[in-house]
Amino acid sequence: MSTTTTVAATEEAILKLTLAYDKEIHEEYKYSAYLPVYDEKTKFPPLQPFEFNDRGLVANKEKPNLLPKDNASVKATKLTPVIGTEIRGLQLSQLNDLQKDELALLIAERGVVIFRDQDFKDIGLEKQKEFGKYFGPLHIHPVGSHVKDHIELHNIYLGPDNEYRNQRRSTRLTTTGYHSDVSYEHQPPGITILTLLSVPSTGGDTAWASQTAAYARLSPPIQALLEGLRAEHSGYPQAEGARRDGKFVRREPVKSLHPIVRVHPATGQKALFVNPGFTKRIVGLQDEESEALLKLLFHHISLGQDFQVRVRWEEGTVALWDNRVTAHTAISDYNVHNPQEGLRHGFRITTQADKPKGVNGLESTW
Ligand SMILES: O=C(O)CCC(=O)C(=O)O
Ligand SMILES: [Fe+2]
Repeated sequence: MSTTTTVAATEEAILKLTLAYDKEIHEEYKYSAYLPVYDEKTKFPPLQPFEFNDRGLVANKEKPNLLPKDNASVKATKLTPVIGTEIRGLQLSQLNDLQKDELALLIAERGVVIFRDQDFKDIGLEKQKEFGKYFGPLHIHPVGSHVKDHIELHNIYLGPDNEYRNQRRSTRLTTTGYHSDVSYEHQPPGITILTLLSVPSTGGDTAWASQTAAYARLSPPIQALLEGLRAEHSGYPQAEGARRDGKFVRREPVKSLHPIVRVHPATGQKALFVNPGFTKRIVGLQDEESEALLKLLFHHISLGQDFQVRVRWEEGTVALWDNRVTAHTAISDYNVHNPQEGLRHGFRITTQADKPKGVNGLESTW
């Protein structure tokens, strides 16, 4: 069975690496080096505080380097009025620093930016990581599967041979679940870069919700109430679930109390910073009050199709989003057991960002 196979990585250090796939069925696969494994040996200490410099802060707001007005080959299209921009005619792998700074700002403004026809998946692991590091230190997922020898590359893989994931999926009515990546961290991620190496023939889209718009839609009295509150985001259920399933927890879980309304350092825009994935309760409220308010917000975020965008992946698509101003969900609607529908496989590079700041000096605590 695929989930119990172990391999010895080197002679001196026997690294236990559990394969989360069946080796035999991927022998011909071009991106087999990116298939999911679990390092079940390396423990990581708690993340340390660091000074974060948002690249968007130094960007030219007009974005003359990234989106020059006199270059017809670069096409940027708004996917919806509220959230999402699609770019064609530029290679992420070729961007200079000025362009990357403007891109960071564009991602913050538009929530998610979709690059089509990219060579990014073929530039190699070191260059891929180097690109991510430009935006912030790379996050190592506390429990997730990753690319062999590159633990910062979080694996996205739902194939017929990923028995662990397939099993876990079966207890819910839907696969959708809006979240902001590992928002329980004390300095949670800013930009995430998701690259698909193999795209199913149909399905497997990803959707994003604008948390800036979600906040703006609320009535002023509710906005004012939320601006004074923090909510608890917890990594414990994820770690406990992994342990229960016999998985290795490589960094002990943490909780953070983040402002519910977060101010983006580069745009100054306010956004809701709660998500159904990791936010557990509102600090200072009675249980029923906290539950009712979070339920209201989670419904609002999940149901607001008029501030969401759903993106279809194509060969060569790379998605970059800002976790500080969006929530997102995978849409796992394809049949992993039907080879005609194809394989969905990719990797995520996740960059850590600032300690969240709210309104009137409200900061995260833990
Ligand atoms: O697979 C996807 O569409 C998104 C998965 C996800 O939540 C992520 O990469 O952070
Ligand atoms: Fe995610």
